[in-house]
Amino acid sequence: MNSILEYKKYFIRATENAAIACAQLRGCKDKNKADQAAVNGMRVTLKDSPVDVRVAIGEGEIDEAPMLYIGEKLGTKIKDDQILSLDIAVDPLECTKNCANNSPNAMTVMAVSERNHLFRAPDTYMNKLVVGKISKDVVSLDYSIKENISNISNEMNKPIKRLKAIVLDRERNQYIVDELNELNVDLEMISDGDVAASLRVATGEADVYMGIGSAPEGVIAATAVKGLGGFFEGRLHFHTKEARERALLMSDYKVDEKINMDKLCSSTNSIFVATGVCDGWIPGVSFDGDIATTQSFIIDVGNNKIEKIKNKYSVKDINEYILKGVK
Ligand code: VTB
Repeated sequence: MNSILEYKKYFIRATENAAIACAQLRGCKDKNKADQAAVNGMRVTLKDSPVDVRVAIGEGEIDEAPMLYIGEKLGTKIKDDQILSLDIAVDPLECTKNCANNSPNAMTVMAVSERNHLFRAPDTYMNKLVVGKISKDVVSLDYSIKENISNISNEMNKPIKRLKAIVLDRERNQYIVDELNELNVDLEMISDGDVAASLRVATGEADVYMGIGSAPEGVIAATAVKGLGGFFEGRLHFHTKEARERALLMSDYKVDEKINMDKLCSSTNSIFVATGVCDGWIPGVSFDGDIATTQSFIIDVGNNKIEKIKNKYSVKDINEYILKGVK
């Protein structure tokens, strides 16, 4: 069985090109425009790469997304039996709003795994619970918030008021905020970007991430957290009856059950790749004349290793390359 690491450079190029494309639109106020630039950069690069890739999680169903739609096949080696068939879960621009407003933590991101090893999360929400390295059964989405917090505090030997928790600032997460405040936890609210929040927790910068964000990005974050040796658990959260019905139709699993990270990403032959767009957990793209400097983090799930890569490219060359590919 080939190792996914043989192909990692192509995926790094895809997130890098996507980041260079949308970083030029930082602060443009138009999140769709920034997202489209990232989609173009990522898709054109993957299309040209010597890989056999299928989009497991992408921009949407084929009828709603012409590019990087679920099921789209990319790469110059499709149908080549000599090569490892891969699935990707992509978010060409995680935190589109933050790129449009030039605020922290926008990044271009993907999880890559062997075919059929990434959970095909429906386009709905997911209740997520992320902690760092922790013993079995210390935390669970089945426990109350109070139980989880007190168990983390005991396990880490840290008083509750010193525990740093991150929650996405949304009305739907207010019940969590109220409980954490009552417990006197050191709480950080984020306006967007729960992938970066999950990574910060898994690398020990914070102690727990809790709350409801998007389900597809849950798969990407879970792959990263698995590779960092942390804990990730999710449960789909349906904001409408239709969303639940759609999930029931497209799934062969019990949609209300919690999903652990080994189901979200079920192979250690997997990688997580992200390039910073705006400064944040990953430094964003910096421009100096025609030169763009990109910074990317690659997590090798099988070897529990994180690698940081810095590269320099000509902006003109990348723009021309993407433009030619889109035509
Ligand atoms: C937010 C955002 C995340 O999903 O959670 C978004 O911050 C979905 O929430 O980074 P809204 O529909 O309420 O904006 C993410 O983009 C990914 O989980």
